Amino acid sequence: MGDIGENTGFDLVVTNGIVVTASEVLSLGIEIGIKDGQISCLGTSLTRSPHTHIIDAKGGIVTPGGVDSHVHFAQDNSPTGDNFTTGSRSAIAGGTTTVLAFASQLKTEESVLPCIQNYHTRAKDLSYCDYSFHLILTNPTPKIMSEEMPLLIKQGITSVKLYMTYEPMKLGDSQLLDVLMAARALGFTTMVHAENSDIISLITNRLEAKNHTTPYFHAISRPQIAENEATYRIISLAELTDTPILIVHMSSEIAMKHVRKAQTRMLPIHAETCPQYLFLLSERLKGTEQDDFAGAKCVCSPPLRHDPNDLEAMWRGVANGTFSTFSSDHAPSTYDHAGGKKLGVKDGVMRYRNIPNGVPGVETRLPLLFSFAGSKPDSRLGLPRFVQITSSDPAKLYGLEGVKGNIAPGYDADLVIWYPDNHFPGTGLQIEQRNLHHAVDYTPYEGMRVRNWPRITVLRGEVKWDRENGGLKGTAKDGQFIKRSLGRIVVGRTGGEARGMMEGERGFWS
Ligand code: DUC
Ligand code: ZN
Ligand code: ZN
Repeated sequence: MGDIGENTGFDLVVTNGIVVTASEVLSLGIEIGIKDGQISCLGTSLTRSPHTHIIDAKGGIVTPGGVDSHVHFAQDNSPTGDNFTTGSRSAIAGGTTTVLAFASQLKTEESVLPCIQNYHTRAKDLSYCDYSFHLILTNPTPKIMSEEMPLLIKQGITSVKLYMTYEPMKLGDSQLLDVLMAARALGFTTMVHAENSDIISLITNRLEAKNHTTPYFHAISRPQIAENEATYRIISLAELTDTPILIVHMSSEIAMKHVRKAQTRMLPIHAETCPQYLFLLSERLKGTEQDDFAGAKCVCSPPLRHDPNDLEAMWRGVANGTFSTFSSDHAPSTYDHAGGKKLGVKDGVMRYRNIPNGVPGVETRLPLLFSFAGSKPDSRLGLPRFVQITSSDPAKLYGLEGVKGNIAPGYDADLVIWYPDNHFPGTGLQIEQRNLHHAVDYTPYEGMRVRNWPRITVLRGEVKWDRENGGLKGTAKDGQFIKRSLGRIVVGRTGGEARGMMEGERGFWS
């Protein structure tokens, strides 16, 4: 390989690493030259000047900084968990350099602009890593769709999340269609939480009537069929309107198969899964001998599934490309806090419906998946696939292409330097709450072992995490709001007819 980029004047050179991009594993010896916070050159024997700082990767893998495209920080509905400062420092310590968090509109709000402003205030000068927001749209009025969404896009906020369940947030089909038609016209990315609300209500009410209200029944109340139906429905609405979508936090094979089938037909249907759906089962909701409410720590939606085969199916989707993003869905609520998970116990009675949903995981996301990436006998995905799903594809989907998610000239110099293979001999490194940097009081992965951990995290050319030299190096003023472009389709294409429509038929009404 000759040099790619300009081989001169570097502030930082990363040497002696195995650089992995979304498409290849480069040979040991390819160096990364960094100037003014950006990657300026890849090559061998890069020219050093007296002021060039050197990082020796010691033979370890070097990947792009993680892009976690689904985190909840400083949300009003989980006031006891992480704010931007604690959540983003946890991100950096786990190799994530960019997070996309949610700014949530209240159903009573007729404008989304104050809500976005409010989230800027919650994050500005308070984040260790770079960030942007998705808008949670709960009241998509015609004015918001036609006047405010174009403004938000200009401000660099180019994605929305829609809920098909949860009374305070859910949209009916006609509202979903309105947003899809606006997305088609304006080009913003539409994320969807797909679970059938009425199925969940019916089961929840009937469980309550029988006093089945412990955390375990959370999983019973949201069966796979609820995810299956809503997934098929939103794919149908997307097909009708010829609009790309991304279905978030998928947990079940029956629902995932709809995505796979749609992709086979070249529809632009994207999907996301999360660590909890690869590693955790519903038995975790049962609590422990010491604490029968402990299962609340693992209450998330969609819920943890019952069978190891369910986990296997999600792993297949990660490996075979059905999922375009692997996000943490870091949804932090303190366990031992009256305003956190303990909202689900009153006067000694447990009621799962009052437990705030979600598990923390922004720091453990990359190490958990990296443990199964590469060419070890039990690896489940190649290293370039690891980079695609944790960094480069989320960057493309959410309008960060050219800036984040790749190791190439012109990109922000956001890097993770891992330890060389076998640095942690035997069964690896144990995940322990006491070593994590979030503000939540537990991790659902306590005691699990990972093979590796980010040794160094670099944000725009500066070391912000150095595990062996004091850990966190950055401050909460490091993170910048990143203005995003429109995202791009990673899977399938638009422009096709919906099944059964004549050529051009959609033109009569669209
Ligand atoms: N949806 C999310 O995206 N996160 C946490 C819980 C939920 O329902
Ligand atoms: Zn959701
Ligand atoms: Zn979420």
